[in-house]
Amino acid sequence: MSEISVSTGTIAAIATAVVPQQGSVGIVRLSGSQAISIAKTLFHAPGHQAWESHRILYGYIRHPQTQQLVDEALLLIMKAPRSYTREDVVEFHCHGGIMVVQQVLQLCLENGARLAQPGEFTLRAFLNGRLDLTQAESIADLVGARSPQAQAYALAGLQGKLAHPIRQLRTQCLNILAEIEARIDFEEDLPPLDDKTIISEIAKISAQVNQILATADRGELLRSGLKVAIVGRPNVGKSSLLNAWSKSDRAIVTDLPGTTRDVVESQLVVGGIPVQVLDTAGIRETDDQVEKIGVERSRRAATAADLVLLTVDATAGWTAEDEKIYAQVKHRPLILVINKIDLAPAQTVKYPSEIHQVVKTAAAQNQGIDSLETAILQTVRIGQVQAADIDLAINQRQAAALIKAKTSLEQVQATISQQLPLDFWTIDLRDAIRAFGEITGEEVTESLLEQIFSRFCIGK
Ligand SMILES: Nc1nc2c(ncn2[C@@H]2O[C@H](COP(=O)(O)OP(=O)(O)OP(=O)(O)O)[C@@H](O)[C@H]2O)c(=O)[nH]1
Ligand SMILES: [Mg+2]
Repeated sequence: MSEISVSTGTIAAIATAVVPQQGSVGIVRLSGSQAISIAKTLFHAPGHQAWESHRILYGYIRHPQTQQLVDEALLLIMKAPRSYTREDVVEFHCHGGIMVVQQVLQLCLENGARLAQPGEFTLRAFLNGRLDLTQAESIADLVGARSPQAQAYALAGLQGKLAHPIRQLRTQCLNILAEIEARIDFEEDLPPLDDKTIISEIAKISAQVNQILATADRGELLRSGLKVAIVGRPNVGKSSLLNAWSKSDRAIVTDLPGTTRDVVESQLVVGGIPVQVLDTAGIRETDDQVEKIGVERSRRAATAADLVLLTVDATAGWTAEDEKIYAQVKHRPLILVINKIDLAPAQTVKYPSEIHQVVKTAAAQNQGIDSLETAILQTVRIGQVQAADIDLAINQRQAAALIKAKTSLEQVQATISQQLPLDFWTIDLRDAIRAFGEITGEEVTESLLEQIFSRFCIGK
């Protein structure tokens, strides 16, 4: 840790979202040794209010030179170490919107604070030992959570549900390393090492690593969500499907083919996964300039989507145009949606036998949405079965470190089996220990920290 250069000084940032006319309260946060003195310069608490830690003061924020009133506000003081950063922290709870918080922040900057980098409050919490790296990352996940599941996994991470097993695995490796090193240093005085026991201990560690690794797909889905594009011929009921699914009349529905001209988006949550659904213009040859652009956008949406819902009309069967569209999207993960089954049996659609996921709907009657969601979850959950019992969702960085640990552990096993000298065993074991340490933060570099914390929002 000694290589990390901690930038000191008192930092300031707006901690709440800055949106005009929104948010009845806006918070400006300060952290560092000057936080309280800056607050005293700006904040006037009338009467006999004590400037004590973990108390709320009521008063006015004024410009220190002109005494001009900036806001009527509350002030919260949290003295070190009982604060988020373990430094002195002060929060101005001002009126929301954009004007007040920006002025208060400006005053803090003019009176000794500097603007915080993204994630710098949390970085300080980490550097001061209040959080480990997995907890710090969970905080970013919690702020970014777009579904109850994502929130639950982020909270689990914040409680140390990932850090705990990783630390245990690291300790187990350290113990094995100590055993081996003792043999290197005092070979004559100790009983010989039992290769088989060590190999089986390492196998157990690897198995646990695999289990945790299996939560990575879920983590990826929960963080980035899933982009689903509804595509198909005009008039098959794509917009009706979007409306039925999102329980809204988001998209215009008419019986005229070519109604939808532009991509219409809706945000949903399916099985805890944030899903962005795109309704697109019906794909057909057309001379209409506007529709042409729409059709081009449909094609692009289909290419960019994680999953394509190829929608067809049960009354029309599988047409030559359906076949053409299918040819364009068949390399993508795909579900065939046979719509309008209230008008004709789904069997009339003689679709290619290589399509395995098929859902029958009557979008105009709100029918079939449940089976559509089930089919989507089946399509994306392949490979996640193993992870079902662990309530974690690791991120890409953590997954990469675990893969490094796993590879090194495999290497140790190979080295032992090949009966190479003990020095060789320790090299790979140390690599595994380092990889575990990177996850929780026992072993980090400045660039790693920068990479992690730059993804945070400002003020966190
Ligand atoms: N009976 C019945 N009619 C439906 C169903 N789904 C859609 N429709 C009707 O089919 C017509 C076209 O529906 P849309 O949802 O606009 O079709 P679309 O695929 O979005 O059409 P474009 O935007 O032109 O590509 C409308 O009159 C809908 O009411 C269904 O399940 N059953
Ligand atoms: Mg439409």
